[in-house]
Amino acid sequence: MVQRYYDVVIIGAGMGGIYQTYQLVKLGLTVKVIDRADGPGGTWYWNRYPGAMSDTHSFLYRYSWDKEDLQTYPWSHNYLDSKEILAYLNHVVDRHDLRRYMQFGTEVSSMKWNEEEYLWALHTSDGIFNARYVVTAIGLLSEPNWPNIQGRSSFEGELYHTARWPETYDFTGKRVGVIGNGSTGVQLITTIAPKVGSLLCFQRHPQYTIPAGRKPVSQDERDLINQNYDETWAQTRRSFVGAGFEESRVKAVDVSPEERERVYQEHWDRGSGIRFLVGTFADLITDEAANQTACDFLRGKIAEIVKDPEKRRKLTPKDLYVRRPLCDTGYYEQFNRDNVDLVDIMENPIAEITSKGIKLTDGTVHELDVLICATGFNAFDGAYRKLHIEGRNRATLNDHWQNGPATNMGVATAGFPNLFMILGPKSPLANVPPMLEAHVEFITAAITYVETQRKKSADQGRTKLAMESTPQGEDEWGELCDTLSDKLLFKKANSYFFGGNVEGKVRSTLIFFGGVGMFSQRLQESIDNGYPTFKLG
Ligand code: NA7
Repeated sequence: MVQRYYDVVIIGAGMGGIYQTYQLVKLGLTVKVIDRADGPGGTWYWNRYPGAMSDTHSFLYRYSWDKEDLQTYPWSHNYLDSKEILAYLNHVVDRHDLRRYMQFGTEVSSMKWNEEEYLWALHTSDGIFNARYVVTAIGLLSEPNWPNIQGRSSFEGELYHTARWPETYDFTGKRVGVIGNGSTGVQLITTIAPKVGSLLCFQRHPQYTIPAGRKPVSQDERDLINQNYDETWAQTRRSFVGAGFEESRVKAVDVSPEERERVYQEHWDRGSGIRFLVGTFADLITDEAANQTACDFLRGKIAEIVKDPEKRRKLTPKDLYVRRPLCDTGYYEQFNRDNVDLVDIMENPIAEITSKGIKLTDGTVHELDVLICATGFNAFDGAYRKLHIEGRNRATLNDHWQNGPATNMGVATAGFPNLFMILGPKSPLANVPPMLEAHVEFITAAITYVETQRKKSADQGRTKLAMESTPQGEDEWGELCDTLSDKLLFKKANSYFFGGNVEGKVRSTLIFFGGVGMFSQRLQESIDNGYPTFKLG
């Protein structure tokens, strides 16, 4: 078996892996990036379904560290679609000559810590790679969640998951079914509805979604963005969601109904689901009474838009507005088309997938040519659990995480030395670039620190040294995550935030709900104070 040795192996050539490669190569380390895809891009390589778009604004959905590129790389609209993001990430890879460190079409199946050598051995589809450090840049939303519905493999039509989208497809005139209406389903349904023969949406929970307000960016607007970039990034790193605006400090319950209506309408007109949730009022995520006022407003909008009473009834959520906030480019409007309808599968569940389509519990059969599962991800820890990671004393990560994942600041876990995660479980859920930059810069600083200490101890005859989280460090972070999540309403929904979307998954707090600002500050304090919740050994 071929054996190769590197200082660092990075798993994943998405947005996190690309920046980590740039940083570690700059340190002079030998670096290899392994990715099972055929090119860089991560999430944006895989999620090429029609309508795939980032829902944070273009000017912040990019790296902050290449200031010249920030000023000059073009974008056309205030939101980027998946093709543009993929092109941008490929551009960064080439601009910084990073492709030569990357090996594509190679899948890591397992990795084991070798206590004698102080090396990780990564078993891949192309033999074994050995490294002193491993950085996992495998994504927080990367492991597809296929619905566990009887008969799936018997379907004779085209079957797709949105996160494994094919290069070519043609739905013209076809009978298409979509299961799932989260962020992905809403984007997909809105985009394909006018192009397919018929579209039938199988909906478990209706969603509140706000217009995205997608529009072109003029040169004047771009010039203004360019002039203010430094302050914009500084504000982003202090904020809660990292989306380029100040979150509201006003409580919905403290203002008159007329003022609430005015603010909601203003945000509806302006666009962005994230901005609607935290930019309107500060208490929508903490207080049910406040949240209900937003629900009432949004239900009113659905009633205005959707003409058919039965479709409108099914599309109107009864729950609180506590799922991942969505935005769209005309979602509810699609249900005014004659070729678009939906099935409420809470009322009439799917009994099975047959060779011809979907059979419901009441015996109704919907024949389909294409079935698309927009059913999301085994989020945060799903990709880790598939990797079969064995750390010190041959303990596996799956055993260590049997009651739910435990991490120190989302970046490391006890018993797994020199293993660093970019946006591992218990990281914030917010605009991705500022969060991953914080993690990459922490990891780079930590590896620099270990290398310095290793060289010092080599002078005293000890050549092996590794960093890992203390058990106490990850316990404290876990308690902080629980405490923060207890103050918010998100637990009221059975969503991927707590593992509720995957059958049989242990429910636990998978997200750090303290926001980008607190997260970045904690990471920086750890660097400044010599990594007090980590140990060298
Ligand atoms: P989400 O937000 O997890 O949404 C998945 C959707 O699929 C949602 O509507 C689910 O219904 C539905 N679903 C999941 N499993 C099933 C089964 N078994 N049967 C029927 N319906 C099901 O995933 P997305 O891909 O939309 O978005 C994930 C993130 O990616 C998003 O937040 C962005 O950050 C990018 P439910 O609501 O659970 O009843």
